[in-house]
Amino acid sequence: MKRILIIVAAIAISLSASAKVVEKTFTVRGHCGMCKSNIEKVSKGFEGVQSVEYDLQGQTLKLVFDKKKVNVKDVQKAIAEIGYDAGKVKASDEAYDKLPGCCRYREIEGVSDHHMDGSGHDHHHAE
Ligand SMILES: [Cu+2]
Repeated sequence: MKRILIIVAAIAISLSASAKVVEKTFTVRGHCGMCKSNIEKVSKGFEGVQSVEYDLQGQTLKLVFDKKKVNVKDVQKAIAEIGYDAGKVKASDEAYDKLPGCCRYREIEGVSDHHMDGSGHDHHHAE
């Protein structure tokens, strides 16, 4: 009986020692709630990612992950593949072009100094 306990304890110790959980925050460009859920969904899809939180206002993604299982660059690439610039990884024009109108952070940034002047942009409130 004592031996079993020792084995269990040894397994528990080795398990906790093998996980190297770290936290990293990096810039991700996004614009709306849909961006947030897309970005969080794709980052969460990685085995070893424990939690993700996208801050839309701060344009940052906080990632809590097991360093041994996850490479941040891979997560950033996956985010870029769905159209959002992540860290130093920029989304390709093709990926960006697939984003719906409400998510087009690059164009939105370009016009943010001016007000919309009837150039065909309506604000739809589709929730
Ligand atoms: Cu969006």
